[in-house]
Amino acid sequence: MGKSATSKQGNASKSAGAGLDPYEVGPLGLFQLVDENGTEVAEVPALPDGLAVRLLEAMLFQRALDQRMLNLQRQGRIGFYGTAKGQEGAVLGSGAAFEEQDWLFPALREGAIALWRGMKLEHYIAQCFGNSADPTQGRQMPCHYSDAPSHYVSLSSPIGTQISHAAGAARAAQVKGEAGRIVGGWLGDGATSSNDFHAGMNFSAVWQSPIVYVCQNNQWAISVPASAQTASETFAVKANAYGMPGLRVDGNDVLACYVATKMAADRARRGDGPTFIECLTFRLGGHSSSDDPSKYRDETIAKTWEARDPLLRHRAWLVARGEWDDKRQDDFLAEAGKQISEAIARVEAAEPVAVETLFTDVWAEPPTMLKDQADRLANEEMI
Ligand SMILES: Cc1ncc(C[n+]2csc(CCOP(=O)(O)OP(=O)(O)O)c2C)c(N)n1
Ligand SMILES: [Mg+2]
Repeated sequence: MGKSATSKQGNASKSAGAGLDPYEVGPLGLFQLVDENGTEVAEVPALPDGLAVRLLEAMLFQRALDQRMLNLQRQGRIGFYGTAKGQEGAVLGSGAAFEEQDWLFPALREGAIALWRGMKLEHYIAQCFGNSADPTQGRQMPCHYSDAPSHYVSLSSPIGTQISHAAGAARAAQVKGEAGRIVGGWLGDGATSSNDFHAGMNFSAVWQSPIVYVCQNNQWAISVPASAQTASETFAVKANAYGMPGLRVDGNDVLACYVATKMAADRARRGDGPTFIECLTFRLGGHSSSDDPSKYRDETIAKTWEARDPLLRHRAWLVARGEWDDKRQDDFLAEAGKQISEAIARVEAAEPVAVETLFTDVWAEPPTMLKDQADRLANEEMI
């Protein structure tokens, strides 16, 4: 089982030093800037001030938050949770490359991007509790975050559906002539087998829409390995069949993910069309709180990927440059833990969602049938 799972994973260090231009590295190579020891193997281009440290902080925060949320699920306090453990580099490196005006259509593991863009921590936590502190009033299953101010749109659970939503939003920006606005669409390796993948990729290329697709190839779709998902050599190469560039990036190298996605975003913003990026990574935990990966995969492979942990790698790179140290990390994690505990306490104290909200926020003018039901509820006929 474990052996077949590795056939499409490549070797994260094989193409080290391949060059600065991920478009030249192409869909069969692997764009990497920093190797698993934190050593720079290709020159890291100039980054916005403070970005590299902020990326480490955001990854550390997400790892801590994921663990706390998983604990809440184990304690029966929330119903479900899916962590991004091991994939934080691909999540935050890609997410940080977008701008405020862009619209983002995530899959299951990108919640950290919503926080990065300003979603309130309490709203993130409340979405998982589904109580009255949740602005979406418990109408989605946990981890289906949406945050209007940060243009972060909730996924729909059916795999791949967000790809068509993203393609449509990018087309809309184009038709409306919204120069400077682009769209980001995330998906997993498993989602490349969905109908929406074909529809979204095809029409984004036909229309040359301003969109960047980011595929997190974490090598598993629950218990189905990537090798059972496609006969293509890589996921990135599929993009070429649709007529768009496909990039393949070391997904555990947060800086490589940022640089590649930023180049793709700039390209889309210039009106030069879509790009598909495969971030090669590994899901260190279970698919979700309902999963036990030891039942279907060889966990010794997970051990080799622990050594490629994106947090350790980026931390080592920053420490070598004198921009991070143990004390800073300890202080940061202590403060993060405090913020998370306080937010959980506030959210958990909120009331359940009021049953009357079943009738609100959907229709500007509710139809007669719903008005009738709301009246009957108010008169306690339905309780
Ligand atoms: C249409 C559909 N079929 C099956 C499922 C059940 N399901 C939920 S997540 C998932 C696997 C997704 O794998 P991938 O796209 O690789 O994303 P990952 O979970 O690895 O991030 C499946 C099969 C679903 N949600 N929708
Ligand atoms: Mg997957």
